[in-house]
Amino acid sequence: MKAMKPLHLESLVIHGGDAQQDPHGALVSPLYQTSTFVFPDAETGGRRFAGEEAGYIYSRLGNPTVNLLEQRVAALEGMEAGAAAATGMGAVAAATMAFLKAGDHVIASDCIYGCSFALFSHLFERFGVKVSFVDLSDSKAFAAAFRANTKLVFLETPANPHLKLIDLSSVGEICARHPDVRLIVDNTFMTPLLQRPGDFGAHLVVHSATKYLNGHGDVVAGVITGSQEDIHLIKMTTLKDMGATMSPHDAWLITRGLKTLALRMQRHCESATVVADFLVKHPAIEKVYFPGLNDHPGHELIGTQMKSAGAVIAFELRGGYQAGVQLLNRLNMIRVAVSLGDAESLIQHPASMTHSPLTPEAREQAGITDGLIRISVGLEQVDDIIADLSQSLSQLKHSTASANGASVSEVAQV
Ligand code: 4LM
Repeated sequence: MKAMKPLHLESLVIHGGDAQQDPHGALVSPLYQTSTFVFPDAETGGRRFAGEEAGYIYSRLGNPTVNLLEQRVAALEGMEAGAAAATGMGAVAAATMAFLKAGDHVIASDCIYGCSFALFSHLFERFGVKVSFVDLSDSKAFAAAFRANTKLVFLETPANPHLKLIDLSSVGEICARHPDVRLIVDNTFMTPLLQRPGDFGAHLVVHSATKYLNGHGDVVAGVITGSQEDIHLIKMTTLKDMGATMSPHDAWLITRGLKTLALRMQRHCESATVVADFLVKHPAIEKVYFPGLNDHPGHELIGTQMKSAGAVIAFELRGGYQAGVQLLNRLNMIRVAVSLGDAESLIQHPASMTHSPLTPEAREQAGITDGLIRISVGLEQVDDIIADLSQSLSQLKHSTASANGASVSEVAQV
């Protein structure tokens, strides 16, 4: 692209990255659905393997369709480079494990996605890496958690599932006192359009691209962004050799989905504010967790670190877990499913679904109760979302009293 003023994020979702133009002039970048690349001669192949000459070799090591997506997400996050992974968990694992060895220590937020918790607490433990799960909204506790062998800090904000917020500038400042420690932020719930952790000192930003970046519920994928040096290391170690790289077809779909990210996020966020307001006023609901609410801890971070509250809401029903089961089973349009950031509104029960890998004690520490429900507000007309919630909630009236107190361990999974 010709030199011009830096583009806004709303344009970078369409034009970001300096991948080569298609030689035939196609408007939409082609899908290079190929596993391998033919070398013009044996010597060229040797030079490419030796790193002496640029050029594609094999799609696990790099692919033009995947590279375009990597560059675009990096441009959006304001980072130098990107690496695409087969899933969000592939991105979390590749980004963290590239910098760890036996004997190292990691500080992780006590509220993160269930499989990230499982990776850190079960697998890391087996490989001799210790993880402290800490309340990172408490800066004293965070500062005190560092050890001489701490190598990484990992967090989500807003956190899955109940939108706990962490002050990124405070975390960034504390991390800056430890120059050997990398700060990794999972930005899945916000997307770079609403929050750019790199601006607050994060060294690496990871995404489950399955969610808003793709936005259409038809791929599982992940992306990591960071410095050229860190991304090169990740690509050459944990991605290349563990092999959870993204397929070109998924990259093509996500690049297509990204073009409407700005429009989608605007609609998601506007609707979520209306839905949160409806839930707050509903008599069957005990508590609503949504960063846009004035009493949500960290609410003041909207406007400083995050542009908007996002579009995931969690809430506790007065009738506890049983009321949640009934609410979910009586919905008509809203789909009972894990995941988030899709066109469809999705609702799920974290304790028995996304956060079931956590021990009951870890769920308690993270504040994930058996009565917690999470909804990802979709792109449908917001009146239809509210009408569906309203009709299902209104049927709870008769059942809430008897359902109080039931727990996940006592009741079959939703
Ligand atoms: C869910 N989440 O919550 P893949 N980071 C965050 C996530 O929410 C997720 C991942 C990473 C949900 C999936 C079932 C903050 C996933 C992992 O699923 O591996 O693309 O992303 O509903």
